[in-house]
Amino acid sequence: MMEYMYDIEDGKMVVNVIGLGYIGLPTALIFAASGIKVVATDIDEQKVENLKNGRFTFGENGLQEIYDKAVNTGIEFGIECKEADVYIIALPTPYNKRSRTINSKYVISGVESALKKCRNNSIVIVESTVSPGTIDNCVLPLVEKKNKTGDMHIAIAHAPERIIPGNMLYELVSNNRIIGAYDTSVAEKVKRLYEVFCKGNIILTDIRTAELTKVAENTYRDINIAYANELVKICREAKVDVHELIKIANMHPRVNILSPGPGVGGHCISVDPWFLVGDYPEIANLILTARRVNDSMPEYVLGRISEIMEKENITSLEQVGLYGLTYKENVDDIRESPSLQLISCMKKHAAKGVRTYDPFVKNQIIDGQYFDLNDFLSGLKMIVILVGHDEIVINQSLLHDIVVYDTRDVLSVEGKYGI
Ligand code: SAJ
Repeated sequence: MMEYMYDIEDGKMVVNVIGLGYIGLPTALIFAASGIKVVATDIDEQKVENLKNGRFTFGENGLQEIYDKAVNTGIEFGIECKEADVYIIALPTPYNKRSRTINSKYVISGVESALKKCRNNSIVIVESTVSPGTIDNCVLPLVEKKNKTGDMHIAIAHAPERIIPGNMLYELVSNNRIIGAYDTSVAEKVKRLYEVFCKGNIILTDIRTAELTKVAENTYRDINIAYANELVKICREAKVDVHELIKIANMHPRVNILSPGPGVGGHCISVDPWFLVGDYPEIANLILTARRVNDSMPEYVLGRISEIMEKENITSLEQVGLYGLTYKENVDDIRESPSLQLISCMKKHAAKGVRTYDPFVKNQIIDGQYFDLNDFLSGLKMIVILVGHDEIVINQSLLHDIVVYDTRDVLSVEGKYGI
């Protein structure tokens, strides 16, 4: 039976969360707020300094409240890992754009820094999304070496995060979780740890199944969105309103088509399916096609913008404004954002002068960016809604005398153009 040096009940267990980004920070805070002693580490000194002073690098509902609780219970922020019973690796897993395969260098260096400090019987839990086989190939050899040379019993588990930006703290508590391990007693131990805050079901399985389940979930969503986006193009040809079509189709008890849009962004859904395409190029045909359909949407939207401009006699892009730069509504994350893909398509076509604005993006990331909604709207003849932030839904009355192209179907402005 696998034993920690200290147990949850005696209050001495130490959890070191490595990587304080979108997943690591809320995870570290919720463990600390639940009474576990947490060391929260990141190699970015500035980020650590900011966190010590209560400044976050991203916004998220409920983050401030949970931070306050965690600070009260003594969470420790730092750049160096400490001796701990559990290490949670929440580091990015970028993919190699050319080979479409995962780059596990951050996960590997996180595991290495944990292994330098770990106690005997520690568990290293990888939360980062990884392609199936990554833990066998990249993490297991490091841990086996440590066990052999140090005569230790360090174990590995994979507990892929599945929380959605915008509702992370709620989902941390209420989502079901998967825990993969090589050994059931390790999985049981990790389950007991997550039970300190997780109210969902915790399902135990092996490492590879846990790895593939996470990637398969995100791929399922990508394919479903691609279907909605392909229907957009079919409906244009067939002269049918795609939203009406989806609404009616979804009344069928076994149909649930997702919403079309200007593309799929974020660091998860637009990335993880590539792991499967990269690793199984001969098999992953549907997955590859879905990726291509979703990646084609910014170009499609650009075509629609020109069409609408022509119809409305709008001659200059300077009279057109793009609303929304983040990858989805009400978050400040711009990774793989469809809006930025659209802007780079425009640049390829030498289209210049377009205005942009996003209430969540406070620093200048591109030319022509505005920081105030009224300034942005002043003198505009056409607005393209690329992200359905609540702000524009609340303020849609400001759009009564301009052309509205609503790619997200969030506004009820009369005469608007749909995707
Ligand atoms: N989108 C659409 N139509 C839809 C839904 C989403 O176009 O009907 C677009 C969004 O606008 C966005 C992209 O897809 O650009 C992805 O957004 P999302 O809300 O679907 O997902 P993420 O990337 O924020 O979070 C996903 C979640 N996975 C699933 O729902 C299966 C989350 O649970 C994961 O934890 C997260 O990926 C992750 O970290 O992997």
